[in-house]
Amino acid sequence: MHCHNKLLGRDNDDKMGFTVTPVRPSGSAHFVGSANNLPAERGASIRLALGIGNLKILLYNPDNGITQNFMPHLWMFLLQALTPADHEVVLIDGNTRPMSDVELVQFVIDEGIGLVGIGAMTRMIAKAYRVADSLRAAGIPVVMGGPHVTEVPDEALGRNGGARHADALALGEADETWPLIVADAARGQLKETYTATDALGQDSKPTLQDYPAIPWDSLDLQQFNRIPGFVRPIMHRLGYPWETFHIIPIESGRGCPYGCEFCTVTGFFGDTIRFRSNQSVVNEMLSLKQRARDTKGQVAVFFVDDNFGINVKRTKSLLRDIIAAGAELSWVGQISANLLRDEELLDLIAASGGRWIFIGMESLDPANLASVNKGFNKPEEYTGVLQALARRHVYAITSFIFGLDHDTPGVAERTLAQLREWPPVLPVFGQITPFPATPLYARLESEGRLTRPQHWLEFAPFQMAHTPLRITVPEVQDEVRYAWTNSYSPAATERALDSIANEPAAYKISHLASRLFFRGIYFPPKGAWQWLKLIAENRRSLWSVVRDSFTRWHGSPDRGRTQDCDRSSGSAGKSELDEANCTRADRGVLGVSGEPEIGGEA
Ligand code: B12
Ligand code: SF4
Repeated sequence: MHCHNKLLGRDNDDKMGFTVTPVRPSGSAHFVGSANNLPAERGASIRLALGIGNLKILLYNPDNGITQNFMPHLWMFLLQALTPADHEVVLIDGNTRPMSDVELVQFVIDEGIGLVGIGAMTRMIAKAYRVADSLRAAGIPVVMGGPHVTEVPDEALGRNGGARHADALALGEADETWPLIVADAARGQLKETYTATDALGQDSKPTLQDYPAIPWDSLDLQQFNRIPGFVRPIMHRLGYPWETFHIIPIESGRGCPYGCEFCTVTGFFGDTIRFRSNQSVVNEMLSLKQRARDTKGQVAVFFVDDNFGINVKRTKSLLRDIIAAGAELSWVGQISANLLRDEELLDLIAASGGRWIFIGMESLDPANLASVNKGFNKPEEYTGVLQALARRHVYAITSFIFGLDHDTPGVAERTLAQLREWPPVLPVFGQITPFPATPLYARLESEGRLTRPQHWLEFAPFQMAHTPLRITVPEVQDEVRYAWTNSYSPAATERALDSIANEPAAYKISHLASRLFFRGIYFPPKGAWQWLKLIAENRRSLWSVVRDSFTRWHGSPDRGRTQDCDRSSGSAGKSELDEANCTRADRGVLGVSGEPEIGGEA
């Protein structure tokens, strides 16, 4: 178990494990919920005097009002699991339970919530601040955590000339500081910042060896069900009696040594990689599988590790353990292309349930890749890697960034020309964005190229925040639009399905559903009318998939899969791997379909 009990026993001022700075008087009177309507400090001390040390805590993830998310955020479940048992934790994700600021404040008051924890990436931070401001104005203490406030703490604390938005900040990974924050909040003695440090006062990161068990089998995940109510009767009629479909985030490790210039991961999680034990990951998957069985649901896993293959030997050992324990679930993971050369790894990915691999290709131009410290990506290898994955019925989500320093007009069409040569992929496109505290941000700032240095406070999707070198800002935006429009046109979707015409129907369903949802990252369909229009435009693809579902469920006899099942097992040399892959294709298990928003690194 995690060491939270030990931490709870600690004196607040103990500097052995934590760096803390006292909260400055905030001026606003704090109230702990409506139950007692007492100022926080008084309320807390009365509760303590009465021996009532428990808190009701809300962990809240804001949406940014523009884009949505297809998967719950892991941090909420992790912190919930790390909260000492005498406190109650409620989770709300603004993506799935939208509430106005007023409604949220009312909810918090009605529920007697005494502490709100808000986590946010940079792009949701403006919304996060607004929510935090409303809560604090109502006297409810707010603690914020996650990458953005860690990177720009002064902003949230109002030390940069702006308003203050949070009572306390959890800086960096909060696995070890969270129980202390809760204990301090219960006493009404929140400090201003919390950072985990070692005995020498250096930042310390959790080893992940004592990763808590997240009780997936018993958690209320209703708000994260991806099957809308109106679709369930249709699915029942089609013979899929699923009540639920959940995409669950699991991390198997943290950290990345690659240090790509635009990425916050190496700075935040460090360049040393820490892994959970295989057994704890396997147990988590087994518990998810059990939940799926018990609830007549479907579960897919998103391994949120930034580079799931970063230590190939260890990834293989984890995947082998998953297979050996019968814990296979459909999964998506992020792996950089340079690590996908290993045939045995690919066999294990396929055999353990891997469906989609997110590959941060970023650019087809080596000069661009070198300019952002991602020269380890070798564009000449991409085709081979994608074909090797596709032979195993694993497909790629390929991510591209436009507006890099060597990009010129026409970059989108040049990229699409290459994409048309590949097995079908789900491409995503964005513009290079300088996130705070990245080497990219520092470079652009020193070169005087930042046009919106605090772009997050005026969040606008797909908008540049700096001046590119060989292309203009409007041109980059046109390139991004061109790439999305042409990649997800009805004709492009038909082409993608044609290229796997002989495959079992389940793969086609997976591709079609994913393509319709991925399209929504750039063109979010708003309302029933736009959905109907989208369906009408893609009717040929839809019809071919429906037809194949009834007439050619297993695909054509001469399909590549047959070849796969007959071929020797590659460098893995393990016939059970081939067996598992073939069985999987025959079962025609559905892959994961996404919804607006996909991102990632690797
Ligand atoms: C999974 C993931 C996604 C998912 C969505 C998130 C989800 N539902 O899980 C998808 C794939 C959709 C996605 C999309 C994007 N993502 Co993303 N994503 C990640 C990824 C790989 C894992 C997140 C995770 O679960 N980590 C593990 C958990 C345990 O870590 P954590 O969230 O940091 O939480 C810890 C601490 O931060 C802290 N903490 C966090 N919140 C809180 C709150 C409180 C109250 C407290 C006390 C503590 C606390 O405690 C936790 C335990 O230590 C991270 C990289 C990473 N390794 O974190 C990038 C990352 C978060 N994404 C990033 C980006 C840029 C994006 C996109 C903008 C990419 C794009 N160009 O489209 C989009 C935007 C999505 C949106 N909706 O707006 C950046 C964010 C940088 C920043 N400063 O904001 C990251 C850090 C990666 C990077 N390259 O730098 N992403
Ligand atoms: S982009 Fe991927 S490979 Fe590069 S530093 Fe970030 S996580 Fe590592």
